[in-house]
Amino acid sequence: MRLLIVSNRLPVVVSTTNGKFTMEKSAGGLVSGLSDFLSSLGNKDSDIKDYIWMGWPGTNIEKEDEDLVREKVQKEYKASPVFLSKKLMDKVYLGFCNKTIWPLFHYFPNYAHFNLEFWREYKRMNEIFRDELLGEIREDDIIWVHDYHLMLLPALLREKVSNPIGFFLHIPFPSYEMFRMLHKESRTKILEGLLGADLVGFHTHDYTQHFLRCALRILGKENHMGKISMPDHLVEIDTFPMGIDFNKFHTMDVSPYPSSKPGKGKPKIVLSVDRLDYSKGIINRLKGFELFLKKHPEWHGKVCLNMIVVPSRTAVGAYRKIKSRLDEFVGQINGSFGSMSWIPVIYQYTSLPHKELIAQYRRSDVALLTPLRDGMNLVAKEYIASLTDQRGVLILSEFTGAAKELSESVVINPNSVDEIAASIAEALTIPVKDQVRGNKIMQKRLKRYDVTKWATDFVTSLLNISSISRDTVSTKLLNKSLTGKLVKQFHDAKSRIIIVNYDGTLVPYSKYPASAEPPDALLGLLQTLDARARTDIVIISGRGKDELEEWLGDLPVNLTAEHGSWIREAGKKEWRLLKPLSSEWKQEVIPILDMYTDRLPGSYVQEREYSVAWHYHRADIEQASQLVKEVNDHLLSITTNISAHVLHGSKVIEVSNSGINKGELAMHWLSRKEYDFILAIGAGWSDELLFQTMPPHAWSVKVGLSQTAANHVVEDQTDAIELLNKLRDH
Ligand code: GDG
Repeated sequence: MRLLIVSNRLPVVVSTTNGKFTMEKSAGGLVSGLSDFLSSLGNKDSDIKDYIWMGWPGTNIEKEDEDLVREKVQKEYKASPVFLSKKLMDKVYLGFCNKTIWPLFHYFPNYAHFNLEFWREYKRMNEIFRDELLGEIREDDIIWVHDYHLMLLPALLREKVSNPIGFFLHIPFPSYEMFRMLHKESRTKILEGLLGADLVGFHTHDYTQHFLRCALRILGKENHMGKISMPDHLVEIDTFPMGIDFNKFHTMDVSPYPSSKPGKGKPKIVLSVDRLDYSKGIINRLKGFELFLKKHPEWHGKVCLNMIVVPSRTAVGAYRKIKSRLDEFVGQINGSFGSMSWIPVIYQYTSLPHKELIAQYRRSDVALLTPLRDGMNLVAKEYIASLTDQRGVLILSEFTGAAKELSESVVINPNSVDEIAASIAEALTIPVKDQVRGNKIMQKRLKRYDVTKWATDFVTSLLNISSISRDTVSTKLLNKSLTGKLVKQFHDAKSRIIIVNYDGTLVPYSKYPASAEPPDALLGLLQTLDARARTDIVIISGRGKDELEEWLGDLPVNLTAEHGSWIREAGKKEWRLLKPLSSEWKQEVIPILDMYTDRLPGSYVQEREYSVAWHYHRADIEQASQLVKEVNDHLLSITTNISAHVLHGSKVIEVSNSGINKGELAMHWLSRKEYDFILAIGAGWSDELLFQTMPPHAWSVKVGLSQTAANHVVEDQTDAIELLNKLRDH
């Protein structure tokens, strides 16, 4: 098995301009975390034997050097480059990704640009990735797509390949109120794009919940225990907090680092490390440190803030602005508080060698990490893991994913400058014993759930969920040879019956139920099918008898209405009840449903002679799903003593006479005569009862690839019609 990692950037940035060839490791959490996992792959007992990483190698590459770059990165980094022009990446990477998604997903809507051209180009880039991948994907590949640059890719791939597809988002998934600010097409397509995967993973439970809520509110997709049913597969949405390579940070020999010596009198060091980004709360941190110095003159000369800021996205205006604000502010603090022998803020705008970074973690007394929002924040975990003697204090923003796992640290709200200042003073005086105790607990946790465990968990869940979907589809799909067998049995049979549901099977589901009239071709099909001797056709529907009579009344077929309360046999004009029914219970049920209708705008009650339905497909879906349980329980409590029962369907609750459902109805037809060919086809929730009551030799076919009691599935409604056409034409 091979793992195919796909991310916007390769772990290496290549440049070939002016005849100079350079390859440099790219910065950031995704690359550093995943690289550690991938390098451990060969050593362990895993089904994944190999990997390849696909992504963009940067834009400073001359066209004529592309083949050379391809060869080099393949050999040295197991990478497959996707070459993208600067023009495209300006619109996508700098545009839609970093000016729309990044600010919005980090709760900075004021920084977000909503530009349709950015969005169009984002779609195009995802398509380019898809096309490149199609040339790369092998049958035994597991595909793992990463991060917000490629949110459309899972669905684009699903249309073309059947490999397991996983997606992981490294940044927060925002609340519905924030996400819905994206324009309609993009917010819908992004959710659909992600739901093309078999598994979608997030860092925290909150992000997972936000996503599920958006899927419900925007796409109307309900989830069952975090799983969403799509037409052809099941998607699991789950939480996988990314870990780090604990042992590396804990045990690495970092000599000869740290390169600089502590200042005179060994001041205490408060460290911060982050990419230059407004989401990281760097300015608030400086404000907090400034306030701390104001409030605590006793610490003057005895503490330094060592800020390592890694250059990032320098081509985006908002980033350039905070850089100059930062330079200015550092100068201001050092100017006001510093002296010849003491620089309060040591500020390095650079990326350090890895060993130097770990050495800095180890020599610091405090790490001060104040993101206003951060998907996870690996630096926090790396700092704790690096403390070989468990001495050190982590001050961590509650708005990072990592805060959920590092609760023994000093957790703060970075929006409050006072809180930051107070936390520095507190951290500097926490007794060593308490530091060691808290850090030991956190280290234990980080060691247990390290990056390898994280990635292995993700891949294992991906293989599980995709095999469930594939089993349903591959073992139940009514393929060509099974269809041939079915048609032959139909042909050879002496007596045959076809029980077929109307909406979703004979005609597509319609937004407006009253407009789902049968087309002429369908009427012709039913007419000729029926005309074949020895075939009984039963059309079953939850619709009322008048509608069915109007649409299908001239056909020589058996009609059943209201899920089987009413029957009109072929050749007869009158309807009759399947069994004696009562409608008295309606007096009790309708007022209850009316009351809930008042409480749920958009819901309505549909009364029929022997059944009552409460529809809520037009109501606010979230409000509805909360109320539905209450309605269900309420109805159940009153129907236990009367001869009615409650059925919960797709955005509808139905109450009808006990013993009236499609299963009972099927038994009625099947008990009248001995059939040696039985075919039941249905599409909706109420057809499941039909499938469940079919005798073993029957063919039961569900329209739509999903979990079902039917023996077989076909992809969509046109396949159901095609099957009936085949029976007719045989
Ligand atoms: C995104 C999400 C999420 C930093 N400075 C140096 C250096 N680093 C390395 C750190 C760490 C990584 O970069 C930064 O990771 P973070 O997680 O802190 O932040 P983002 O880059 O914003 O990453 C984030 C992450 O993805 C993973 O899912 O946690 O929320 O925004 O590993 O060690 N490495 C070296 N020199 C430096 O100066 N060598």
